[in-house]
Amino acid sequence: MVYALPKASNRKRSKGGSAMNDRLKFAAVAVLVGVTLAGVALAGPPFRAKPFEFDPDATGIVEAAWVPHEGLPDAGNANHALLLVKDGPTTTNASSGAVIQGVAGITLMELGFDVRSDGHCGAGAPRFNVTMSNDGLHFVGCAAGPVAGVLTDPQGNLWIRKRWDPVALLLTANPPITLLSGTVVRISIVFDEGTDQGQGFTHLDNIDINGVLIGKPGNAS
Ligand SMILES: [Ca+2]
Repeated sequence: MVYALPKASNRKRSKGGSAMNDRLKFAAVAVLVGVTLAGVALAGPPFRAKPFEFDPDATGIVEAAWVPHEGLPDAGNANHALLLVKDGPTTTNASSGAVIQGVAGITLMELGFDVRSDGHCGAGAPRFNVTMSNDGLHFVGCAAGPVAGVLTDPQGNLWIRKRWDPVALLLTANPPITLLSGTVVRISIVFDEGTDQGQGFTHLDNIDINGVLIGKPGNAS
């Protein structure tokens, strides 16, 4: 059913011609809409993974990038994965990785990523570098991460889901992340084991921060 609104001129007359009232109402609605939109913009995607390449000697062996059609499904239908490469010796002073943005001050309840089975998942890389407010830097390495499942992407590749709950963070982080570690200062993912340790590359996806998944560049989904 469609209700026809009376013409503006009729409404004004029926309210005693209070055009000022109408303007005030319009202004109030505009303010409310503005506040709501600002709230959405501020809320935004909570976490992002921004790739980085650390290569002070310009060796050219590292690469870090979100790449399409290499990962598990995500909101953009482009199946992005985070590709991390170190195509040379581990001892070379170079690494690839990603900085997780938006995590400062959170209480860490879950950490994780999915790692493609054709790439490297070693004791030391890829790993989370987690800096906590009370006790500093912790390493959380891929190999020791509990397996929470196996997935197949649209391209036919297998993925291992790695998830660390508070118990796993206590048992496998080095040093252990405990209840006394405080809140998160920063989190990054680092890939610095080279071709003498494994394949020299890895694909990650669905980076998990407290159950929020980062599956593509720019936002968390
Ligand atoms: Ca993805």
